[in-house]
Amino acid sequence: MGLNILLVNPNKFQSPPVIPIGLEYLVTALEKHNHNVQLLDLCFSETPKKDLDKILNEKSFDLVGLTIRNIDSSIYFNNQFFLSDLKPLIKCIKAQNIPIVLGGTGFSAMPNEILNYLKADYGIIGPGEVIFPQFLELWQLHNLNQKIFDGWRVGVDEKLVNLRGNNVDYTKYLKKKGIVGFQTHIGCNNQCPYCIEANTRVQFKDISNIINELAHLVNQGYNHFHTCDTEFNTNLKFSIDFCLALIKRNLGLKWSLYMKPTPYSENLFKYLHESKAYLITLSVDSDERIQEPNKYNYDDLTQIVNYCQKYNIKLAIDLLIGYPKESLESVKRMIDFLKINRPFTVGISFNYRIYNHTPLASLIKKDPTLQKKLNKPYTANENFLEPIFYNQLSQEKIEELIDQDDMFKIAGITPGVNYQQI
Ligand code: B12
Repeated sequence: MGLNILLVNPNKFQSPPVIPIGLEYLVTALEKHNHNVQLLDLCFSETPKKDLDKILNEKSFDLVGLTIRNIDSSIYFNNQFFLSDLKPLIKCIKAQNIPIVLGGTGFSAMPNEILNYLKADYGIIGPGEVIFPQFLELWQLHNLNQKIFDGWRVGVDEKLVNLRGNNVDYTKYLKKKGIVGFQTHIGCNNQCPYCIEANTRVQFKDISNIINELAHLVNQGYNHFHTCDTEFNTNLKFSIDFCLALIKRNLGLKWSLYMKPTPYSENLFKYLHESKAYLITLSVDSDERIQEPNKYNYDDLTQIVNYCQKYNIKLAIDLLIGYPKESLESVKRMIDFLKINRPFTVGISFNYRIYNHTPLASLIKKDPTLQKKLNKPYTANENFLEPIFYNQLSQEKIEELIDQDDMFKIAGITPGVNYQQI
């Protein structure tokens, strides 16, 4: 028998507001399994607790799912921690004795820590389309012998077609400079030691289903999109096939994407351009100890800048500098390289948000010299849930290296995200 499920988006961060596509995808998956799903979007609510209370009193739900996209804004300057705002919502659901399931990328980064912090009942890490219906089946049979379930193990349902746009009011998001997202695959095979997305299972969706999802959105009047993949170019053949399918369908949309430096080819840029990709945000590390396992070097970066120029795609580089024990020469080399090669813009981060269970957290835990460079005093029982940053470079030093070249922006000081800068 189908269950009555309420899915809640508590993400009120407005810079920019982000449509909860994770929950939209879950609606498709749960409805396929005959559950009755209602989505409560609190993004623009002035009174989130009151709105949640209202819906809980109006209807009876078997279970509430809450998405946790961000633990915090993850940028050092003006950092915002979001989890404390969720406590009153959890309290309100608990008052009705309804079990609470947490999920989302933020949650998946530190599931035990967040489950404890928020005192929720269950948690699902990774993609939810397959595991959530399985979880519900077990829950109905009273057959659950754990609290946290792993969606990476079972992946996504490649055959799901997400004909979405009717459970969330997109117009409110677009008015406030939001953008419609779409996902082509899950997971990331990169090896960045500070990142919560590194080394996660990669699984591609069916290209014709993604194109149908986009066509459905275009038919509703939306024509500006952003990828919601960790990086678009996880697999070169898949990326090119996707662009070719988009070119063939000629939907009249434009899109921007996150990319990593490899893999790539000239054809990738040619087809990105022909499929109306206008902006690439490229993740780059100055430290060669991070470039190397991710299989790129300065020659690749030169090629990418050239291809973007040749195919008229704006290139925004998200640059991370100052990884523990990186030399100043290494940082300087990257900044000088960019001054010469000149992408459209370079956003510089030099404060590393530390997440438990990453190689960077392990490094910090065993090295007192690194612990001294954290922005808060370190204690042995630190769990990194509330934001802590590692920093070995001063803002003055960065400003000296940039030398008033306005191609560079220090992340968090200039507000906004790349697609808004065009
Ligand atoms: C694309 C993206 C963006 C785009 C979004 C474009 C758009 N319109 O959607 C832009 C550029 C706008 C953006 C902005 C920001 N982002 Co961002 N973003 C991403 C990225 C790459 C994908 C997010 C996404 O949509 N995924 C696709 C959907 C389908 O997946 P999903 O939401 O995770 O949902 C699935 C599962 O998690 C699960 N699930 C989700 N909810 C629930 C609930 C339940 C109950 C269950 C069972 C399962 C479940 O099932 C869903 C379906 O499989 C992620 C990293 C990542 N790979 O997730 C970072 C990421 C989420 N972003 C991050 C950050 C920090 C930000 C910003 C704060 C940056 C800034 N300082 O300005 C802002 C926040 C904006 C906001 N209002 O929230 C961080 C969050 C880290 C943290 N500390 O928590 C991440 C994790 C990147 C990182 N590695 O650090 N972002």
